[in-house]
Amino acid sequence: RHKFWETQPVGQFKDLRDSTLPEGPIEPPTPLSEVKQEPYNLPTPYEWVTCDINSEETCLEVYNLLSNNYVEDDENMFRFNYSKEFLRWALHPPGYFKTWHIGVRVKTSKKLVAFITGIPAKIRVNKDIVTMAEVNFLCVHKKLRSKRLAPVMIKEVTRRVHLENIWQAAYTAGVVLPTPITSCQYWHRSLNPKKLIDVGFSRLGPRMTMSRTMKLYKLPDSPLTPGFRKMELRDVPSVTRLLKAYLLQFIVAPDFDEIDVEHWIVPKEGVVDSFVVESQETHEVTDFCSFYSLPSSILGHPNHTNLKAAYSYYNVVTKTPLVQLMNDALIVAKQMDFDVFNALDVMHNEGFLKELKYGPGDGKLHYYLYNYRIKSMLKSSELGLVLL
Ligand code: MYA
Ligand code: JJ1
Repeated sequence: RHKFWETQPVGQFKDLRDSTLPEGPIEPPTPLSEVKQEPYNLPTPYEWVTCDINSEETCLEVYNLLSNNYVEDDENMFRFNYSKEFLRWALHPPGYFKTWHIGVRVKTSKKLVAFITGIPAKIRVNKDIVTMAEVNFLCVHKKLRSKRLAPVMIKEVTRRVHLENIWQAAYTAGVVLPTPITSCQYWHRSLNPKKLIDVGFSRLGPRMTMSRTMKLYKLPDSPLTPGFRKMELRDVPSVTRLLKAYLLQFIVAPDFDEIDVEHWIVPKEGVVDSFVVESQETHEVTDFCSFYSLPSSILGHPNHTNLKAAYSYYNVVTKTPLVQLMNDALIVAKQMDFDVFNALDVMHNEGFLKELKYGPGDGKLHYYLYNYRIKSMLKSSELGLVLL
């Protein structure tokens, strides 16, 4: 069934019901001197390269590869269109390794035809904080599919992660592999229902007209919560405190410090947006919400080429009702001209999805750990991790 994944230290389907297996690493680390020193062999026309995303030229090549060949929905109507600024942000967190940004080029023409990345992250699983690689942006050019390039790329990123003495990884995929720690549902909140219907992202509901639909999804022009404002650098200490305390309740969640929050949560124009609620009396930050910007190309539509989508990221409330905070997130996203607000059913998101008129999508997102076994599958609400 899974000729490659069966050989890897991941939870296997056959072990799913065996709760006697211990939680933790599946195989122990090997001495660094025993990690293969040379890259894996690629088919002869291709060569490995390390991609420097800081170089404008390389960044554009990666952007072009992904914008033409990365993830599509099941009917091939939309394709993720990560921006160059987004890729720079996603690949340059504190402590990143440039050797983990791996490209495959055609030797003769130097054309970039495949890509995979890792970034370091501290992820807590139950009580253990584990240094992991988060693996993302695995992409093989459409013309080179089904040639078993992906397993070589995964082995090569694994080798380079091992060289940094890191032995675990976290990743997500839209496909089912051995074996998910949890499977999440995508939900979508229409902000621009007319465009979403025009491009086939959503449909007019039964017994609905366009004008009733537009009225149904209407939002106020500005946020309703007093003290709701854009997050600033000075908010990093309070947002870190709120986030750290909040994430403790989930079984798998990142272990963020102030340095991480400065990178991952502080607003970056066109990439990530965060808003805090500052108490009118004490001036303390009591709540925050955040979302990142991941547009999709609309494939083969005469009038529209780009769908502006915001994705719910980390949200924490201590004073404001969650539904009210996330309604303000919708309001500001609408003002920023997003067409749709997406969210997974992770963390406490089920507490606002239906109430705020999100509907379930046709996509799922499966979460995986590499070389780390957990006792049993989590509920999506027990997951405190959002990958980009
Ligand atoms: S998820 C996003 C993945 N990208 C896309 O979906 C973009 C569009 N698709 C493509 O570019 C290609 O179809 C890809 C496969 C590249 C996905 N994750 O080369 P093949 C297995 C893991 O002949 P291709 C993301 O970025 C498949 O089951 N494995 O196939 C996270 C089969 O193995 P097996 C996948 O279609 C990535 C084998 O590959 C995925 O030409 C995390 C077939 O290879 C997938 N999404 O190329 C990677 N799709 O026979 C794992 C297919 O066993 C990281 N396959 O079933 C693991 C941790 C590593 C670090 C460890 C450190 C310690
Ligand atoms: O965006 C997704 N689906 C949309 C579009 C469907 C188009 C036809 N296939 C969707 N729309 C319905 C919205 C509607 C709005 C009003 C209320 C009811 C709902 O369902 C899906 C997610 O649902 N996205 C994808 O399929 C993209 C791939 C998802 C897997 C991503 C893997 C990423 C790996 C990164 O590491």
